[in-house]
Amino acid sequence: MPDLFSDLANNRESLGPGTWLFRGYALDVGDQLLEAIGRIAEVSPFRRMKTPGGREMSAAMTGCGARSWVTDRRGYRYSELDPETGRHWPAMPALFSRLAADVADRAGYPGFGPDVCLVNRYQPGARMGLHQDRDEQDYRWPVVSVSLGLPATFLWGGLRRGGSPARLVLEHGDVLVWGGEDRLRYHGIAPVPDGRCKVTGHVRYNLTFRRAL
Ligand SMILES: O=C(O)CCC(=O)C(=O)O
Ligand SMILES: [Mn+2]
Repeated sequence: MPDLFSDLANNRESLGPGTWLFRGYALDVGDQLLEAIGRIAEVSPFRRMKTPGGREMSAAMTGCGARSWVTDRRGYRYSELDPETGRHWPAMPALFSRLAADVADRAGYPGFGPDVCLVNRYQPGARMGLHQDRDEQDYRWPVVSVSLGLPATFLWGGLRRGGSPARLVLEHGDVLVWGGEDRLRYHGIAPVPDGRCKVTGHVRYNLTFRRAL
């Protein structure tokens, strides 16, 4: 079986044994997702966090849910409080959890109930280096990743660092789900080229849903 094939009936493309790309899956609710992002950012503003090594990340982040992913000099972790405001993160909108659960189900991960949603904001030139999502307790749950706004090149590596990752362009409304054997694959985002998206202008957003606890 080729590594990349289309499952036309289900409108999905395989990118590995546990990975499905759903092109345009979130298009219908794109505006609602963007409005919700705006409301989240009013409570917990976007900020550029520092890596444990002291480097400022180029993507700005906020989050919602019971906890959210943070990084600073002390390391990577999930925090129940937003370190910027000292308050809880905004609750996860019902639309977010429903969308993530539905698409995870279609990818073969029934019962997914995300407790965290990291919201990434990329301005042109921002990127995310190759990394694994590995701060969660139970890798049986997948990662659900929703792209909005400017297109960007997603880098899809292997289970080990090194080698040259596959590259695929993610566009407004695309949803990627990875789990199972692929749960710890390295991935990242190449520097986002400038462009103009009708709905977000010069910005790409990404929603990453996970089950942290
Ligand atoms: O922006 C993306 O598409 C990927 C984000 C990501 O990998 C992360 O936040 O861990
Ligand atoms: Mn990631």
